[in-house]
Amino acid sequence: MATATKKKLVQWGPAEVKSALLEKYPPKVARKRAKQIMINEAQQNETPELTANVRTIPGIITMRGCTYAGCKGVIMGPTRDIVNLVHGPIGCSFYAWLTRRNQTDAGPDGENYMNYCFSTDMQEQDIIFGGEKKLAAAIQEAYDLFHPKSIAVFATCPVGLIGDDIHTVAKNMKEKFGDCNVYAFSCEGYKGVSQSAGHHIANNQVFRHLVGQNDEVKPGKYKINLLGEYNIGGDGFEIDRIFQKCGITCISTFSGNSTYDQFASSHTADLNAVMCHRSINYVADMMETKYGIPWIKVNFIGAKATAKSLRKIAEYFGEKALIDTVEKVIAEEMPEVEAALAEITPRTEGKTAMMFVGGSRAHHYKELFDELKMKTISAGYEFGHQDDYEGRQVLPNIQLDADSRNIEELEVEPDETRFKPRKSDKEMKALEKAGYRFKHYDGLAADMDKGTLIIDDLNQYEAEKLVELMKPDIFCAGIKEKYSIQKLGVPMKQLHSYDSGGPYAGFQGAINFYREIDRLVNSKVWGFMKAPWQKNPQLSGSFAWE
Ligand code: CFM
Repeated sequence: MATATKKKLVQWGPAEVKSALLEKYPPKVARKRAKQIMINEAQQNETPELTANVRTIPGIITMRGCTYAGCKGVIMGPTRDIVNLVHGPIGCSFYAWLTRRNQTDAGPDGENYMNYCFSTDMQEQDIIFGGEKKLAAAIQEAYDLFHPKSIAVFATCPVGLIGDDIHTVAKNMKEKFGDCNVYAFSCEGYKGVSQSAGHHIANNQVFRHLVGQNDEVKPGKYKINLLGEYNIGGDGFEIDRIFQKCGITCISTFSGNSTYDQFASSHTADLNAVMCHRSINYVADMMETKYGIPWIKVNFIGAKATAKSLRKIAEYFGEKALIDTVEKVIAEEMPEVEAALAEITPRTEGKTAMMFVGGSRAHHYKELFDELKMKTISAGYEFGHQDDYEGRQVLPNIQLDADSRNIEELEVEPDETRFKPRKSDKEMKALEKAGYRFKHYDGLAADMDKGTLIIDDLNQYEAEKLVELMKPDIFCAGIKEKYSIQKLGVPMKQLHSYDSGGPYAGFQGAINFYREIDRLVNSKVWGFMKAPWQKNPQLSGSFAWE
């Protein structure tokens, strides 16, 4: 297999693949798409090389989701004790209900609304006469039935089009109840170029209405928030297990298996550890400015990455007791990981992978493929920004377009009473001098090999073409891509919902992933994808345009 792979790569150099992907497009489309396909030169550029976070060209079948999906589904969806009420037609609520496989446990209080699908079920007459009264009635009904701590209202496309003032409705209901925090998100699906805009809208409102609501100091040592971890397939449970073993206190997770109170108390933590940079870096920055909490980038996908992230957290606190416990935990966990790798890598070594996922997993999962000694030959994001590809050093040079300006930027100032630098300037400088990096992220490109293809907002046509030309041993993306790729005879692993698998984070998760990939890339079933009449046709023909 390894030699066959080599042959394929020699046949198709990256420049040839790129031009083959663009070949069928009209010239204007080809010009635009060319800027979103980068042959990785592993350069340390200050200026972005790859265009990202721009509108999908009309007519192209994108892999992206909408702004509402990023707000309701991604950021707020995993929070168990906030009633998530969707103001819109029923389909928007139904399709954002549990499909992401973010798991939760009901906790000691048992307050869990995840298994309910709340919607105002807008009808034609609401679109014509306005839906505000219906929304107020729905908020009242949810309150009467459940008496939740909090109700979040989400706008879908028609709400923005007809101009329902959801914020005023929410405010009035909050005042009326007195014991329930009600707020709304203007996250209409069309608001931005992708779900990424929805993250930003969600983060702004979470910061405005939730963070800092509870000043009570929680027990525990080494207090952190884990930002950008959504407990898909139980990832968060595995990370929590490791934190507990290490003696690290996780005050809040944004937002896997989270509660209202976790957001409300998050400003009492001493460090923000950012997992998914794309979806949550806004909150990390705002919390640093307002409360003085520094942030670092971590990654718990990959056993080595997990060990590295734990050491980074321990180094920040700098106490011997924590450093020793972390080393002890790593020493306890790694032998099982290494045994699994020793058994599996002889079967996976040299095989190739492609990953096209959201805004951070295409990078994080490369760690796991590296551990399996597999080569990532092409990767990209649906909606990553230029800094997710090329590192935060390009941030000052990113040109803001009208679509980005359309999303509110909160003006944040240090809190008069609660701003407290967690470390003195001297302590921060000493850490940085020793090589410690705050607010730092190098992005995907730095970790990809030279000559690999990095593609932004890959579409259905290009995905099939890419597979046809480069024949990877596995392709990773989402449900929309799954069956078209499998029909090409290549195994496909969903890295959004994990199909029915997971967890893949942490040490135990890494082992689960190795086993799953081993099964997929070494299964013989893919060789039987062609029907007999496709292999030996009795009649053949071609289309007129071919
Ligand atoms: Fe962050 Fe995510 Fe992702 Fe994302 Fe997502 Fe997701 Fe994702 Mo699907 S928050 S950017 S909007 S890591 S739902 S848990 S898998 S596209 S790569």
